[in-house]
Amino acid sequence: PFLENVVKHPNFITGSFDTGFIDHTPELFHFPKRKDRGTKLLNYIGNVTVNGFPGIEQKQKPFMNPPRKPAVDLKSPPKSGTKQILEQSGPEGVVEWIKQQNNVLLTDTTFRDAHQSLLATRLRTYDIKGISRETARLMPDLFSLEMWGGATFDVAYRFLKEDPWNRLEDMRKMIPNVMFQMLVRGANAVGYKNYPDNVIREFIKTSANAGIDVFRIFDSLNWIKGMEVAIDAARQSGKIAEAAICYTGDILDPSRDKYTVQYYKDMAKELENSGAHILAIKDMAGLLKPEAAYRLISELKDTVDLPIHLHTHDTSGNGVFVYSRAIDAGVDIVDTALGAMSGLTSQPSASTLHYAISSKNRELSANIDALEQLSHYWEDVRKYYRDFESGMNSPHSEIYVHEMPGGQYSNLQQQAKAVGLGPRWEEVKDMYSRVNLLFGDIVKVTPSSKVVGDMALFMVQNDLNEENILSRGPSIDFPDSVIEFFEGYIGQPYGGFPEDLQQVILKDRKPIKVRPGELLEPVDFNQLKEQLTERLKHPATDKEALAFALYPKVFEEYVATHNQFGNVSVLDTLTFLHGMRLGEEIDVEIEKGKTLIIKLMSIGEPQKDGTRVIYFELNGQPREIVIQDMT
Ligand code: 3PY
Ligand code: ZN
Repeated sequence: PFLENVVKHPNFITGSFDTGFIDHTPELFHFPKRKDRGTKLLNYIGNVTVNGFPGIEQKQKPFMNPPRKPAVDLKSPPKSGTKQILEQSGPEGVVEWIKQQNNVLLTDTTFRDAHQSLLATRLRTYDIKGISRETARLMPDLFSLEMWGGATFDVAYRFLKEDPWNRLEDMRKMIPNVMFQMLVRGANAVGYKNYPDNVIREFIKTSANAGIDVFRIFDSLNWIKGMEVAIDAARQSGKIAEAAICYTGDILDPSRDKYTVQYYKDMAKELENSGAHILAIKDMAGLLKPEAAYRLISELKDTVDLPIHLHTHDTSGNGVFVYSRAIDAGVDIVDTALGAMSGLTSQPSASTLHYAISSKNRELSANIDALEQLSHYWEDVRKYYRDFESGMNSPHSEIYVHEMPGGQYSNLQQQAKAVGLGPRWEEVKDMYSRVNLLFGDIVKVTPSSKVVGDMALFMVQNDLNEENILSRGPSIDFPDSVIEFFEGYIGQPYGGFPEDLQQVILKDRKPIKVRPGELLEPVDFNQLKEQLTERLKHPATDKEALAFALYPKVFEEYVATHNQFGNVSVLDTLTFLHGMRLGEEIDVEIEKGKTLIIKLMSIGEPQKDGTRVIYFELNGQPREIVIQDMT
C-alpha cells in the first residue's frame, strides 16, 4: 500500500517531488482500511452461534416476528418541543416554561432506566434506533427523554460491544425536538468511583456537545460536595443542571429518624444555592410511600423556588399512587416508562398514570393513544431480551425492607449467579438490608449500593454476620469496593462511618476526609490520546480518550473485540445474542445503502485442536470461517 500511495500521489505524478518527499508527505503512510467487515461479522456470528452469548444460557435462536411499529409519517418533521425552548431561551427559559404549565410534564425513561432496571441495561442501540423517529413524532410533548448515562455507558462497551457516543449522536439526529436527559453520578460520572475533576468537566462538556440537554446529577451518599463540580460543568455548558436528592428511609416512620423531612429540606435549599435549575427527588429504590410523597413534595414546594421532578421505581406496585399524590402536591415533572417497559423495578407506566389522575384538575402532557402505539413496539422488543429479565413478575413490597435500587436488582442477581450464589438469592437480599444497617444506614444508589451489594455477596459467601465480622475481620481481605468506600473515596456518608467496622476493614490504611477530587491528579488528555492512538491505530478522538479515562480495561477490551469482529451493532438483536439457525438467511445493513446477505450453510464437526469450520454464504459467495469451540 505504501508504493501504491507513492505512485498515486499528485506530486509524484507531476514530478514535483524532491528527496524530502517521503519525510514531508505523511499521507503516504495513510493506508486504506481493509474492507473485511463481512468476514469480521461472519466471525462474530459463527462464534456466538457455537459458543453462545456470555451470561445467558446457550440455545438455538428463537423464531420471532419483527416488532410492530406505529404507522407514522416519517417524512414530515416532528413537532417542535422542549429542545427548541432550550435552544431559544436557555435553561432559565425552560425553567420559566415549566412553571407556566398546569399539566404534569413527563420524562420518558424507556431508553435508560426502564431497561437498566428490567433487562440489566442490555437494550441495544439497534432497537432504540428502530423506534426513535416514531418517538420524536408521537411524544413531542415530553419534558425529556432519559436515554443515556447511569449504567448504559459502561454496559454498552462491556457487554454490547458498541459505542455509547454513537448511540447519543445517532439518536440526536433522529429526535431533534425533545430534550435528552442523562443520569450523572456526580464525581463518579458514569462509573463506580470518584474521578479527577477535569475528567468530570470534560465528560459533561463533551456529552453536552454530543446532544445531552438535562444533566440529572446526584451523589451516592447525598454528599453535596460530590455534586458541585458536575453542577457547575453542566451550567458552564449552557445546559440544565438538575440536582437530585436521593430518597432513602421513610419520613412517615418516626423510628427511622436519620433521614427526616427536615434533612431533605436542608439538602434542597443547599442544592438551590449551589446553582441547580431543577430539583429532582430520586427515589431509586421506590421507597417513597404515597403519603410521604404528598408530604415531601408539599414541603419542598414551600422550601425552594425550583421546579420539582420526581423519579420513582414501581417495585412495590405503589408507583402510580405515589405519583398521583405527588401531583396533588404540585410536582412539576414525573418519570414514567412506556407501558410494556414499565412496572416492577422500572418506572410506573405513563398511560396507567393517565387513567389514575384523569378525573382530577391536572392532566399529563402526553397523547395517550400515541403512548399505547409505541408500547406495542416495546412489547415485542422486550422479548428479545428475556434472558436478562430478573424473574420478578409481581410487585415486591419487601422493597421497603431491603431497599435495593431498581437499577441494581437484576444486575446484582446476575452478579450473584456469576459467583454461584444464584440459589441463595433470598439470603443475599436479606444480607443487603443487614449490611446497610451495619454501615450505619446509608443512602444506597450507584456506587454506594454496589458497595453494599458486594459486601452482601461477600458475607453470604464467607458465612459472615454482624456478630463475627468484627472478630474475624482483621484476618479478612474485604472486596476492593468496600475498602475504597471506607477510605472515603466515594465521599462521606451523612453521620459518618461506623468507626470500629472502618478500622477492621481498613487495617493500617488511613481514611480521607476531603473530597477525593482534591487529591486525584488531573488526567493529561493529550498524553492519554497519544498513548491511545498507538493502540487504536488511528488518531484517538476526545470521546475515545474519555471512555479510556473512565474505563481503561473495559475500553481496551471493547477495542480488541471491535478489531476482531468489527461493528457488531449493525446486527439485529436475536442474531447478536444467538447467532443464526442452519439454513437461515439474514440481511445486515452495514452502512446506509450497503447490505450484506448472510446465509449459514453448515457447521463442521469439532477438530482435534478444538476448532470448527463454519460454512456461510456471503452475498451468494461461499465463505469458510474457523472458530474455536469453547462449549
Ligand atoms: C444509576 O446510577 O445507574 C442509577 O440508575 C441509580 O439509580
Ligand atoms: Zn432510577
